[in-house]
Amino acid sequence: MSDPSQATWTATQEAIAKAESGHWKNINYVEERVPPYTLPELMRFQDGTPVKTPEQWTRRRQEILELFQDQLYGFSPEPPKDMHFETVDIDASAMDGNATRKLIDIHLGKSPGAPVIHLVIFIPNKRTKPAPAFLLICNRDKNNIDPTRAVKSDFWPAEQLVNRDYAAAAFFNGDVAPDKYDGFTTGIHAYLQKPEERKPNSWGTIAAWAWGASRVMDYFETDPDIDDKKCAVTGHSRGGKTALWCGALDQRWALTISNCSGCSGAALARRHFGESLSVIQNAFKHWFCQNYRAYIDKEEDLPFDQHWLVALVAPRAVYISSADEDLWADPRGEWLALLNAAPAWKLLGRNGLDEGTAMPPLNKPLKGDGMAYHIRTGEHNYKVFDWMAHADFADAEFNRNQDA
Ligand code: GTR
Repeated sequence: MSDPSQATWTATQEAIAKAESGHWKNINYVEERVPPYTLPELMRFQDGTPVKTPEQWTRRRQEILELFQDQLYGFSPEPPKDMHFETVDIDASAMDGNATRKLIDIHLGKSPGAPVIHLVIFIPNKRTKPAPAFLLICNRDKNNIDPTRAVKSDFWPAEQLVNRDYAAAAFFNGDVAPDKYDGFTTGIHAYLQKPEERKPNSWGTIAAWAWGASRVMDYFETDPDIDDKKCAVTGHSRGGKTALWCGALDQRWALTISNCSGCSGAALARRHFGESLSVIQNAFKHWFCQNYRAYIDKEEDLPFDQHWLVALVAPRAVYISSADEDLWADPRGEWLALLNAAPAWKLLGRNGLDEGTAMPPLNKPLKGDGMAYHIRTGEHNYKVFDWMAHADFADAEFNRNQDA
């Protein structure tokens, strides 16, 4: 018989004590103190009509998308007509001959000051077909995605992805927009729009980074070495929020992965567990559109909760992952957003996850049909364990074994 205490995850007393001793006070890290809450219904139009068919879901999806654009992340512009790709370098003997390294500059326009995404891709040499790819939206120091590989970081285990026949691609989010509030006077925001013309629903910085990842997909579509129908977008923490918004918006991503994304990413806001809308928007108001400020200390007034965001990915594949000590990001809230998004997969002909499925125990990835989750031992970080679990799921989703 299985040990029932191992059947699901619960936070340890040590993790709770550590979180409570942190900088922020008056934050809840205790499950029993989560207030009763009712999630807004996913499968009902805003006018109350039930959503029962895939055709109705297409309209519902659009309705949800517009709510998140208008109230949380802001509306992003179309890709600039004059954006273009420049191949800066190709090295066919990278990673001891295992990979071809491409350095691609994505010029986001032709006018002076146009931001440039410096994309790095390692493509496995041992392959007969275009390679499926993982794109990391890197929100940490650029050393984590070192193209020379003098620095090898667990945050982006490119060699291990290549060994598993995936192309490993990454860009630094700061190439698109800086991670600081400067009145949107720099980066892609200022390049495409005068700061004084911004509206309460103009795009914030997370939307800009997500938009940048979509420009990488624009490039993937032109590269015959990449199988653009089998690409994953991924990121950690603020990068995880970004990956989720990117995968929600841009249906070209076959797999959307969000690691430790927490508040305003995968975690349900109405649980009042860990980071709050007040804390996040006071610390990082540039991440969101101005309209989002109306919900500070008023989570119950949100027209959505984050399970609607996850549902936007359906029926494509989604993977949410959390870490045991990362109570700030509310692991259970991340899991519950995933589970409560499952009806979208079911409606669209995939099994998703069954209603009432228990949150899995530590280090035991749970793979449903098109939806997966794990919680790993340890701190708020992106680790090799996470990457390899994500790649296992991608293997299954992309039927790698069948077409190897
Ligand atoms: C924290 C922030 C989180 C998360 C994290 C990160 O300070 O409160 O929402 O995004 O930063 O990106 O590492």
